[in-house]
Amino acid sequence: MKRILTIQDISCLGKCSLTVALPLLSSMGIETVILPTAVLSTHTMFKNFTCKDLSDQIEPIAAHWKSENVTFDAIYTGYLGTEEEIETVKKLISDFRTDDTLVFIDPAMGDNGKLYPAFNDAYAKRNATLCGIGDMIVPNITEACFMTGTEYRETYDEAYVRDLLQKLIALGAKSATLTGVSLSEGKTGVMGLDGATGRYFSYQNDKIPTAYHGTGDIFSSVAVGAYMNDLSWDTAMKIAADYTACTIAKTMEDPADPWYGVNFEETIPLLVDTLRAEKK
Ligand code: PXL
Repeated sequence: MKRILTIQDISCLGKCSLTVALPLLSSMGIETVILPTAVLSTHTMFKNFTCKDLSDQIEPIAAHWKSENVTFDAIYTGYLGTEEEIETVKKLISDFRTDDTLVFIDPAMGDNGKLYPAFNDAYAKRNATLCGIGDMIVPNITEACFMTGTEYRETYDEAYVRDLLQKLIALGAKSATLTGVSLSEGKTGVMGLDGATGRYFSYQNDKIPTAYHGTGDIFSSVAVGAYMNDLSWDTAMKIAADYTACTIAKTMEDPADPWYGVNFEETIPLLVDTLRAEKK
């Protein structure tokens, strides 16, 4: 069985970061080792959330794993807390990385043209250095703009997206996939660039006219999980985009309308079926 290490916070309530990554990756048949960077009462879109930083635990935990000769097939990072923490995580990656390790970075820090409340421009630039060591990075357009110093646009054409992707590859990432890319009215999806071959990849879904929190974490967890199931980069991204879209659609049927996160619990069986069918 493949083993992944995922490094992100635990938002106790909120259906994001580790509370999404762990169930999704486990259901995809991957042993999931977690490294919580902080414990929050909720994610940061709630008011008055509590937060206990755990960054001082990263080094001792990693040292213990080293002493036990633990290895990982992939390391997947999501929402981190501070610039110092990004540096600690970069060191951990360099300590555990081998030629066969997939380093998957979701620089989760903003959306809709804005950074989340805890972050500023310096944090975004620091996250760009983490993306620079990634094999696969999956920022949304907002995060890519902040990391590359590009003007954020609500409306754009494919040339704008290609330019952003090239700038992301210039940071050092081997491949970059932008999420939340809308290339025509009523559509949304992903567009990627493989730095080694210069090949672009694009996939569009019907856009569902609503936004839920934590969908970026769902996309990333499924993308890395599918890739670790020996599917191609394009197929992994497509499965993740479809799964995110169908989970949003399912959530809209819920009369309780859980604005703070999507009902991925209901769509896990579908994900498992999709994966099984793709692997045949
Ligand atoms: O990926 C979203 C996320 C994860 N973790 C925390 C967050 C957010 C988004 O706001 O606040 C703590």
